[in-house]
Amino acid sequence: MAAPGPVKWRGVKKTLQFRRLLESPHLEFLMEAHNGLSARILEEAGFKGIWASGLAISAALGVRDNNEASWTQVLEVIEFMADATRVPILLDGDTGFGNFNNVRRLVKKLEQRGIAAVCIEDKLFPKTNSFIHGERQPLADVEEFCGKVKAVKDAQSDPDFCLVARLEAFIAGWGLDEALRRADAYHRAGADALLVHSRKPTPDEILKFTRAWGNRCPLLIVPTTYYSTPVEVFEQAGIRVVIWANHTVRASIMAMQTFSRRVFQERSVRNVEDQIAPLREVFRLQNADELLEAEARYLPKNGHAPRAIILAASQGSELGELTRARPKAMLQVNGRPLLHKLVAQFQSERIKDIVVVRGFGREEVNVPGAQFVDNEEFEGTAELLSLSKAVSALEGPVVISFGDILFRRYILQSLLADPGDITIVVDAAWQQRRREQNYVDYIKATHPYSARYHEEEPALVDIGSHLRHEEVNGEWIGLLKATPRGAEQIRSALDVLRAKPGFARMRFNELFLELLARGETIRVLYITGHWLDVDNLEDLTAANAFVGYTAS
Ligand code: SPV
Ligand code: MG
Repeated sequence: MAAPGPVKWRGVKKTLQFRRLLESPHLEFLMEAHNGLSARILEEAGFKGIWASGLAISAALGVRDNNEASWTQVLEVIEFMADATRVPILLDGDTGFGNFNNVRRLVKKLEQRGIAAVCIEDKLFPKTNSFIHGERQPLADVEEFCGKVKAVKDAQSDPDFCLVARLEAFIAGWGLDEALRRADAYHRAGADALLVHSRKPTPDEILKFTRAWGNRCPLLIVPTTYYSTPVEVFEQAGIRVVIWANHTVRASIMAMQTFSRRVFQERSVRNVEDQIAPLREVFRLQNADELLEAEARYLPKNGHAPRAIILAASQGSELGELTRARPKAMLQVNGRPLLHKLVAQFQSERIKDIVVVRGFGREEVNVPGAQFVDNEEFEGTAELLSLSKAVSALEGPVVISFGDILFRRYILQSLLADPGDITIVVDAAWQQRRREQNYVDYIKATHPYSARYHEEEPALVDIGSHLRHEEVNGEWIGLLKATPRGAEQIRSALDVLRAKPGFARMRFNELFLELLARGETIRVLYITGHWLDVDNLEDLTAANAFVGYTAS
């Protein structure tokens, strides 16, 4: 895979954006961020760059600013920050997490993860925050630190990646001379800019330094302790960038403390709900809308759950007295109507949208969780007329089933997983079934059933009772599945057939033949038994045993 190019905003890559901040004729500001969310928030506020603060990232991770978080853990955090934003990030690289070798590897990783620049400070690993006993902190050897500076510049592959060298001489209690001596050395070693740090409540040290240093390279400052100085003072002193180094994490600490104490005391969020960001703001900051749009673009349109149409209009007169008042789909099988069992099977495959076509004894047909359409003309009519009553539900993905069949669970699962636009379930063990009806949906396919794995995908060639036994490959069990495209084809074939004489008496075989005539492929999913239909009393006895065995 090709390496991704640099992330650009308004056509400018992040490294160059940062370089331009350093060279800006105006005073520029970086604000601290410590995770993807804070980075995005301050970018939205208008900041043109981000300070990935070691202190704030450590604090957000719940550890101290003493290199307790490893450099790869820091890298993980700033990668999220870089992904969430388009403005450049200056990483507070502490002392470089080791010697020249560690820092040059760091730079490689920073470039790979879209970080525009790194700042390293002339102290010793593991470092301590400059505001904790700064005066006791030893400084790095100048030569050693210059070696690190050179290593960074040699390691970077993007010429616009910037290194900021940070002077801790004032923090550690050294004077202006030491600060200038080091500044000169780091500048000569190749640093793109210098960060001169002070922990005094006034900017005196900083201003002395700027006067002595002049304009030899861009200067950055961190006015955490001398924050009350008007920024115009910095601007007039020729400072290029002010870093508000820890203020986002401090603002959020305060907000979280106030909020959580109050909710704990009041045992309710009622009084603070209006003072916190609404959920929709969280979603907006996460750019949740983009995902919804992408889903519409990339997910298959048939990504929604399939529906089912169950044809349960027929009486089942062969069952005599049992179906005098109720259709056979409502016969009790192991204490539960057959149709309930069928609907439960669909529901257990997460098919919720189930339409049952009723006809004979429709007032007896009632299944929780199903919708009904009625075929008033059930008498003397056949399957396609019933199906046409449910045409408004005939949208893929859809499973169409006779109402008097039962099958093992795997059959429905395999059918739903089958990629065909139209797939019918065919029993290859048809010869083992006792048969008394005069009509059977025998089928002939492109390939017979094979127990071995094979790459051929059997498709329907012909269907009907007219097939000679030697050409029969199986029996359609009254179960099929169609994708959105398949369902569209079925609807259009139904339209054609509806216009023909004798439609009211047509069975599914006519529909399949019409689809084949149009060049549609009807895939055959072979099974070997594990299903039954209920056409007579013997079938009903077998169904009791079958359901007892499946125990569902
Ligand atoms: C940081 O933000 O982690 C810094 C700046 O290094 S300071 O805390 O002022 O040292
Ligand atoms: Mg730091």
